[in-house]
Amino acid sequence: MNTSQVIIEYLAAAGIRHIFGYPGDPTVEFLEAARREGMRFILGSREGTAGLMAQAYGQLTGRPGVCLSTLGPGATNLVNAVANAYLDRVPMLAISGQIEGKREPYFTHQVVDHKRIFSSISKWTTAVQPDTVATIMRKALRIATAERPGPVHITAAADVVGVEASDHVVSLPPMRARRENWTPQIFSTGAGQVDPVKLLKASRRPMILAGVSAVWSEAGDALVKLAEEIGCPLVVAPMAKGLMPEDHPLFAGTLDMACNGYIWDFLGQADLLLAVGFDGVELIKPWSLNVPTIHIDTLPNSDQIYQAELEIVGDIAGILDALRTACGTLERWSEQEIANHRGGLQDRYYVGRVSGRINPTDVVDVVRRIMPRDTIVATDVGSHKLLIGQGWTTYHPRTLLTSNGLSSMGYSLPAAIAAKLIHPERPVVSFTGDGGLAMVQGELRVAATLKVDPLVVVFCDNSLNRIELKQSARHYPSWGTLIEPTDMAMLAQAMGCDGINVDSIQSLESVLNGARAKDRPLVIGVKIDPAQYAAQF
Ligand SMILES: Cc1ncc(C[n+]2csc(CCOP(=O)(O)OP(=O)(O)O)c2C)c(N)n1
Ligand SMILES: [Mg+2]
Repeated sequence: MNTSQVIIEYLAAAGIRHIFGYPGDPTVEFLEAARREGMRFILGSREGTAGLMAQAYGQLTGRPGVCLSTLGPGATNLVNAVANAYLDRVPMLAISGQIEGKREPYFTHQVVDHKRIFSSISKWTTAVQPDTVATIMRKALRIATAERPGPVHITAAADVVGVEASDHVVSLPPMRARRENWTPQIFSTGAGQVDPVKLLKASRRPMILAGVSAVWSEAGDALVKLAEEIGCPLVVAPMAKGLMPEDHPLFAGTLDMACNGYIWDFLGQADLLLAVGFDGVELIKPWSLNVPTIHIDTLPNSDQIYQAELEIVGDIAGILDALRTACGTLERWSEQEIANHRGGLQDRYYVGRVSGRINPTDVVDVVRRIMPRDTIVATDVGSHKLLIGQGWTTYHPRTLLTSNGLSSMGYSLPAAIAAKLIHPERPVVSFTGDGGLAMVQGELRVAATLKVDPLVVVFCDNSLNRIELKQSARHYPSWGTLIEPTDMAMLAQAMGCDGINVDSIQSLESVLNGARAKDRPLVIGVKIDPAQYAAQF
């Protein structure tokens, strides 16, 4: 086997069948190895968007998403996607070609230093050689999938990729996030009670705040059972949406999206907070709660973004099960109390809605009502995301895909394409702003070429609204934040997709209810009235 083949064999052994990328001269051997193995290569319109597909692959499957670039401009184009995976905590192997090793130290054309570029946005940056490739692949897979998951960047130089490998034995490291029978470790400040069961039993107003690490640990069922047993409301961070079905009577909302002040006020009523797999990367402002907190996670609370007097570190689901068994039934909150809170949340969510217009919340509501429960949604970044993050009802983990660590525009359409490739039978919706779509609209052509059929719903407001609102909050004029309208129907058709512009909720409904092609995306440009954003944010 040559070096590329060893890499490919490792990917295949890890259950990975898709590589997203864009080729260049030094990656030809790698492509050929992938082809011979029967892998699928998804040619994005650029490395950055292919990398975002790889990120969504990781978010959906738990396996590392793999993306490929050439040297120089290909590698630099990958940066955004690798940073995305880093701050969104997604396992990823990003592989870039490079000039031959003997020329790299002095040659300049297209040569950039991958280690320096990727080291601040990766868990590890490395390079393969024929006599190290199997070892490097084991280490790369282990690092990418170990908590917190993230990207590893691998350089495979032109004089290495086709060379016979002497390190070629394929043997996988453990990669599952969940560890069985792992005895938790307890750390405390020593200032107060260190028995979490006593703390929970003594509390009158416990609450749970769950985050993305609980998704990696597949702790959703254990979380719901604990909340039910102790009668405790649960708030989720956006990347953890779906851990508890959002029609559950104990579900209390999503943090740091629309209505964030209301959710923080609610959390402030707790007399004990269980922070379960909560990752501070999703906070948009410093932690302001002054509530005794127990940190439950696979890693210690080394961020110190919030303080916890007690840390229980181990398998999250195992810890939650043990707490539930030890606490027994507590019934701390009545369903009515949580229902009242949710009623208030709903009122807040609709603030600024004017009947007769296409309010952003109308778009979310109509799509949610018509699409099935198991729909996978990818949302882009902007004002629309804040409403979708709160208002899109999610019933299963990994069904709301979002970039909320790096919060990079342009994520949603590539993510929706990846979702369709992985789950062709499931409905997939990409919600995006007009600014975010403009960054990646070439991917519409890619989706049509792949014959996948995500629904692409564009919030058209001719504005980078989220930033325009920041200007108006300072009484500055809109400057550098307005964008010319794009005819979404014509754009879609030029890209081999179907497309339609709608300017009423009724027409949006009838498009969603109508028949549509199964082999290409449908782009719906919705002319929204952004006044509701201004009323809320
Ligand atoms: C790659 C990137 N560039 C810039 C930003 C800063 N930013 C956040 S939201 C936003 C506006 C997004 O506009 P649009 O996609 O039209 O969504 P809207 O806010 O109008 O709903 C910008 C520029 C970002 N998050 N990501
Ligand atoms: Mg916009």
